[in-house]
Amino acid sequence: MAKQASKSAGMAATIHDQKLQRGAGGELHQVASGSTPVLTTAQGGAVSDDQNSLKIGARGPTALEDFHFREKIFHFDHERIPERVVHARGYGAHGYFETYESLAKYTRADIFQRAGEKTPAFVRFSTVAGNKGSADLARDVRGFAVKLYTQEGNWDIVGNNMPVFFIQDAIKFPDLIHAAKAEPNSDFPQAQTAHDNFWDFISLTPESMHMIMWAMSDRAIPRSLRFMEGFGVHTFRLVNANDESTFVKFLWKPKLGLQSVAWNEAVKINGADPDFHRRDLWDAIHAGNFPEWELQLQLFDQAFADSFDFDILDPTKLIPEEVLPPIAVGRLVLDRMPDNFFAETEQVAFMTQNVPPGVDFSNDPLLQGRNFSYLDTQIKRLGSTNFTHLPINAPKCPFHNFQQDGHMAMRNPAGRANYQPNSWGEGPRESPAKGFRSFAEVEDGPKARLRSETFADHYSQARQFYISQHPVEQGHIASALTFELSKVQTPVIRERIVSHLLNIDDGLAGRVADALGLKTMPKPADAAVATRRDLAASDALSILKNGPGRFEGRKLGIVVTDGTDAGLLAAMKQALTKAGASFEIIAPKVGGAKASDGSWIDAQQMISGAPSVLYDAIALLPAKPAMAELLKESTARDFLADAFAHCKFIGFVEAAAPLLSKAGITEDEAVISLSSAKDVAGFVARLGELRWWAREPKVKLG
Ligand code: HDE
Repeated sequence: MAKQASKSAGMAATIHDQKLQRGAGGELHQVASGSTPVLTTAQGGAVSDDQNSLKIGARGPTALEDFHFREKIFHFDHERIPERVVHARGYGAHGYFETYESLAKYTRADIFQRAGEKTPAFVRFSTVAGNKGSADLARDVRGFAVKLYTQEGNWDIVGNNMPVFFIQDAIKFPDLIHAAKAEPNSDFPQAQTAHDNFWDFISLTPESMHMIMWAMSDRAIPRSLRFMEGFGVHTFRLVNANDESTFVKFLWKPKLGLQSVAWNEAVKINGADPDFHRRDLWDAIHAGNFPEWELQLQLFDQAFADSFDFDILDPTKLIPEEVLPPIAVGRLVLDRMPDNFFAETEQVAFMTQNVPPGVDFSNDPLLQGRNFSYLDTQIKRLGSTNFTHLPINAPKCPFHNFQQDGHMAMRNPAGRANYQPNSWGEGPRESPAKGFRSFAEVEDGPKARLRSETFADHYSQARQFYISQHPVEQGHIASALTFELSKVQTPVIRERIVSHLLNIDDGLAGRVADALGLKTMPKPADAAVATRRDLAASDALSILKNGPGRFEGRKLGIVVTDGTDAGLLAAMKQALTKAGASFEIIAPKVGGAKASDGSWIDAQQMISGAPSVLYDAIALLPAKPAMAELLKESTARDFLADAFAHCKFIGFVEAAAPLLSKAGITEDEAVISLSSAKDVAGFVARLGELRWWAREPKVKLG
């Protein structure tokens, strides 16, 4: 033992880096590592040994004198910063906003003055309730926060993928979030609203009913961050050079259309790939398929506001697109992932109060409260008033002020003057012409804790949303409510929610009450029906009524084995590429398989690691001799059974027929036999329908 110890103490126990390099065919080889920079401490001193701490003898205690060891561990111990109190889990990307044409008529904001102008942008998508490490497919609202680095300073549109919110006054936000997050005594459930506290709060907060319809709809389980809409939610103002104001609502419309997954699918995705949305965005941008949204504005004047059914300051209401058609004013393209997640996505600080001259606030009490919260929260999270010094938060236009010092101050101007006015001829001065001027709205009224009477109707737009949905979507809302309430252990809370649903739609209330097994139907919640108006359905509120009609940006999972028909596979790949879609090859072994013509098929997944929930549709192209082995794999059966239950399109070759029977699949219009290149083309053409919902009553997704 002693001999061995003295031997290793005498050795420089250095592990050499092993470098991988890409060959001509894209494959990685191990090569001798070339010249690499010398590792140093944070103070710049070169490190001689980064594998072993300084010890007194090979088996002795570690010396406190080891400054390199202490610095390394000290820094590691402090790597975490507090996660966001809401929207902790998020994923961001860089890109740009391109203005279509001048909006000078409405706003003096520089970003809208010139057609074709490109403004750098950073976008962070998020879930709301879950911790930073929670799964992407939680049933939740998604944050859609856009930072535009304009030439007049940063403009943040800190929106969501739903156009309304749960509450009407910011003072209720801590209650809402406390109720939605894990319960304080048990610290569960994680990233779910399916628990008593949430539904208790909701049942006592009728103003949340419209948002509840959205939150229980398929909007809360998007298939991809790329297939979501974004909304600024509140009414804002645009103000032109003559100080004339126009009200505005901001809408982001995804170029690839909207798409969601089924709840049963979401639950399984969370297990199979908790990073499903992140990976999807990462893959799309790295493949050069840059996601794109159009910015649309709903513009209106005071006369419209006065005549509209609801108060335009109420964030639980929207303006239907049929009533006020939006106009397209520019596009947002995301074309670059951050180099470092922490530096950019984690440290980015969005603030509703970041608006350029020409954009202004309305009196929406939720927005007014947010304008305090977003500055305050950054100090807690980023630890210093100097968070604007971080590159991701710093403006990209020139900026000068006399703010100084503080923790981690990185911009410390030289010179004598750190105040103004001064006699030294130094430093910046304010500019009435260029600076932000608030719209001079005249305010008057008693100072009191009030809620406007015009905010009182909580059910009309909830009903409008529900009746605007496709019957399939209505079924999903009923199922979502049933699922969530089935996790609520206090029967009276379930009943209270049903009593609110009675004020929205009798059919919906009946479905949920029946599915929950309520013995008697409760009475409708108080005073509500009297204030409910019957509004016309708005088709724009439905996802399914506005399907993209194409498979572009979506992904097919293709199962192959040894002996797979090389011709069919080639036809499939070609048709998908033409449709702008992607695919993944799934083989029994991840190393790949040998095709019918002897060529090698590279696989990206093995069947037990890639359930069909990761794909928008599937194709089974196995060869007959490989079927005996495939039939033994229960994951192969689940792959198919799930795809069927989730109403996906399924293409199959004759050899796969035994697997279809094992998975209990009865053929329908979306289970398509593939025996020729023509069949393959027909199959890929159908994929644009995305799902075959007509199958749903048969598979009863719950
Ligand atoms: Fe937020 N919200 N919020 N919120 N919110 C935050 O700010 C808050 C609301 C939204 O990717 C926090 O930097 C209050 C509506 C997004 O970094 C915090 C109220 C909408 C993000 C905060 C609301 C949003 C946040 C936490 C009620 C849609 C993530 C961390 C008045 C229009 C931004 C942070 C990112 C984040 C407060 C309501 C969207 C605490 C007080 C309505 C997308 O400041």
